[in-house]
Amino acid sequence: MFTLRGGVAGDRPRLYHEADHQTCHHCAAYAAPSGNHQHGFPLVSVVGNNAGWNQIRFGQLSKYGQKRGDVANKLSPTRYDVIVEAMGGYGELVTQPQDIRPAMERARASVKPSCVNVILDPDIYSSGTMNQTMYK
Ligand SMILES: Cc1ncc(C[n+]2csc(CCOP(=O)(O)OP(=O)(O)O)c2C)c(N)n1
Repeated sequence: MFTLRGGVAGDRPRLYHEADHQTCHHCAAYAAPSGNHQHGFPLVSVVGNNAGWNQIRFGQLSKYGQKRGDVANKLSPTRYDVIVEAMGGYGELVTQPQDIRPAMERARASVKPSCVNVILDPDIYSSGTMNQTMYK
C-alpha cells in the first residue's frame, strides 16, 4: 500500500507484489497513483490471488475441519485488475504461469498504474503458512 502511495511522489518504475488479502482491504489506494499519473507512471503491481486468507484458513481447517475452517476465510476470486482499470489504470488477469511475465511486460509498457491479477490454487499453502505455530 505504501508503495502505491509513495510511488505518487516519484516517477521511477515501481514493481510491487502483494497477496489478495491486502488488495481486498486497500484496493482504493490504486486511485492515488491513477489519479496523479494516468499518463506516465509505470507501476507494475502483481497480486497473488488465492481468493482466501490462507494463513488463517490453514490452521482453522486443521483445528475445526473443512466446513467450519473455510468460514470467512474464503474470498470471492475478485477481479482486482478490472477495479484498477476502472480507476484509470491497466489490468490483466493471469491464470497460467507462463503468462505472468508477458502480462508484466505489457503492464510496464502501458506506463500506467497496473494490476497483474494472478489466480493461484487456493489449496496450495506456503511453507511459512504450514509451519506457523499459532494453531499447534
Ligand atoms: C488488517 C489485517 N486484518 C487481518 C489480519 C489477520 N491476518 C493475518 S494473515 C491473514 C490472511 C492473509 O491472506 P493473504 O495475505 O491473501 O495471504 P495468504 O495467507 O492467503 O497466503 C489475515 C487476515 C491482518 N494481519 N491484518
